[in-house]
Amino acid sequence: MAIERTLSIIKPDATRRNLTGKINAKFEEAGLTIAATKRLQLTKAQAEAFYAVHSARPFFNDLVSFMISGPIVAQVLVGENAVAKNREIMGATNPANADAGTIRAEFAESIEANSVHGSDSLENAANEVAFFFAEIEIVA
Ligand code: RTP
Ligand code: MG
Repeated sequence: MAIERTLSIIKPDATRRNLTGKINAKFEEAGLTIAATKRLQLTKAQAEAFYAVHSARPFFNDLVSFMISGPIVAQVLVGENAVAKNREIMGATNPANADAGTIRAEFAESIEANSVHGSDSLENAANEVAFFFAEIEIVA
């Protein structure tokens, strides 16, 4: 299997509840390496740019407001099959549908405040990693 990179975001609902360490433990227990990490407060323009792919969706404005409601932690996760593996660890978008043991089953508050973001394809992962990090900041 190929070694991949994926972009993870610990969302404001999770930073607010000091869940960063518990969420990082899930990534590391699954064999993913946290190769870069950065805590930041997104501006509205940055959140709109990051989620531009969702700009036509009915939940876009609420999503942007939520994502700027507090600090986030952007991270690069590296490992075998990292894109799909991270999506597995995260669980379904709606925590009501997330498998037991996943981050969203354990920590998400709602379909919107669902604790983590993860890239959904290798191509999007490359773009999303580059949105937050310079190559020199990524050490696997
Ligand atoms: P993500 O992009 O954050 O990893 O989540 P995802 O792929 O599982 O979900 P996606 O469909 O890409 O939606 C992006 C984020 O928008 C919020 N959302 N709200 N109110 C709603 O119906 C709704 N649907 C989605 C969530 O924060 C979701 O993670
Ligand atoms: Mg998505």
